[in-house]
Amino acid sequence: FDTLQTKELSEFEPLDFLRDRHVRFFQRTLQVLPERYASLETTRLTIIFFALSGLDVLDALDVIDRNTMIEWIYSLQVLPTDDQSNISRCGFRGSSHIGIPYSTKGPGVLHPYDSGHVAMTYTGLCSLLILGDNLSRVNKQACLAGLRALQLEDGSFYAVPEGSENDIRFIYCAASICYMLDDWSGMDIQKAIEYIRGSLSYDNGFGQGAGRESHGGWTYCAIASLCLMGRLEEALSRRELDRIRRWCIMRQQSGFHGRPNKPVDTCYSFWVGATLELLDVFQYTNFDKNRSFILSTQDRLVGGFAKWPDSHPDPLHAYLGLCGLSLIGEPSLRKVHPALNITQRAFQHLQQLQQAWKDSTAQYSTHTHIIFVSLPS
Ligand SMILES: *[C@@H]1O[C@H](CO)[C@@H](O)[C@H](O)[C@H]1NC(C)=O
Ligand SMILES: *[C@@H]1O[C@H](CO)[C@@H](O)[C@H](O)[C@H]1NC(C)=O
Ligand SMILES: CC(=O)N[C@H]1CO[C@H](CO)[C@@H](O)[C@@H]1O
Ligand SMILES: CC(=O)N[C@H]1CO[C@H](CO)[C@@H](O)[C@@H]1O
Ligand SMILES: [Zn+2]
Repeated sequence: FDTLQTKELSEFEPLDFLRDRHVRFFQRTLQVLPERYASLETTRLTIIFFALSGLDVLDALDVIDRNTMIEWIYSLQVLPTDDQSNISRCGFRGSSHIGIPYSTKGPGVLHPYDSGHVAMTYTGLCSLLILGDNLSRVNKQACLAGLRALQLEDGSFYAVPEGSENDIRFIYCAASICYMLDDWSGMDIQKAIEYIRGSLSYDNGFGQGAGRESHGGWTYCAIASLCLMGRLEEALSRRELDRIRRWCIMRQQSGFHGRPNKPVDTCYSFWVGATLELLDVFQYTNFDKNRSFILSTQDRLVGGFAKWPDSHPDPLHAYLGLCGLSLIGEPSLRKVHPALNITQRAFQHLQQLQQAWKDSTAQYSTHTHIIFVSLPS
């Protein structure tokens, strides 16, 4: 018996996937966070997204009150004012921190510091889709006007109208928004592609911008954006794509790291793993090593995943660790859509909505013979 038990512990215990602990981890994330995360308050919507999408990947969305959550997310929509003077500031804000009164209906109120943030608009729309909302209360034209106002002459995007860093991350968020709203009038695609191409570094990964160091996160944003635009093979030659595949494959050590000579980190199992999946070569990586590394960062007491073994779990690494496990086919998890970073279930919901939008537009335009171009999926 002793031998059996020792054998069981050493062989199986470290690889246990503690589903219920993770469900509770994300439930707690939706309610309260430790003080060390106080500075994330302005981006609370992204934290909510990690938790909601994490629960979706775990197939555990039934533990939350969907309608309350949907209403709260709509209360973060920056709506146009009566005179539309702020339309280029629309989108979703990250939380209620600037003190705009709670409201889920328009018109919006004027406030000098109120505006959408491109990553909040992206995670807000994803969250609504995950919750099964049909986006009928999203002011699409205002979101798209807000987006257009964020694009710079070089093709990159700011996060907020006042200006901020501008790089491929925000191009990715903008591309996801256009893709979800099924309307690319929110960006100049050609300019965005030029910026992405310019960020391809000499060693065949992508940097934050031209001349910057290659990095797994930027490479994900670049490749996923081009996939969402349906322009991957047009923007990059076959030879370039092969070299990018090679750069990404070389990022696997046990788990993945984001840059040469850096330690492995849970989140790159998603950033690099999803890029490899989008480039059709994920199957050439070693899944077992990947899985073992991610599971070594699992917090066995409170649930969630951390960046490294023996460090604190946080919502981002918890979510991306789960996505990494889902990509390698962990049996109890839902599949993740690698480019949009939501589950295939939520993605199918989006496809149904878009089909309904097309059908209703077609009804109104039968006399004008509009030709609908199908989206890349
Ligand atoms: C995908 O999800 C992660 C975690 O939610 C988030 O940090 C990121 O903004 C999302 N988009 C990208 C670039 O993957
Ligand atoms: C969208 O959902 C709301 C309820 O959430 C419903 O009242 C409305 O009819 C739906 N709209 C469409 C176009 O399906
Ligand atoms: C009255 C007011 O604050 N309007 C603002 C709405 O947004 C536009 C675009 O940023 C500003 O120029 C206006 O001042
Ligand atoms: C759980 C899991 O993903 N297991 C996979 C590990 O990788 C091997 C191939 O490398 C697969 O056969 C397993 O299914
Ligand atoms: Zn990380």
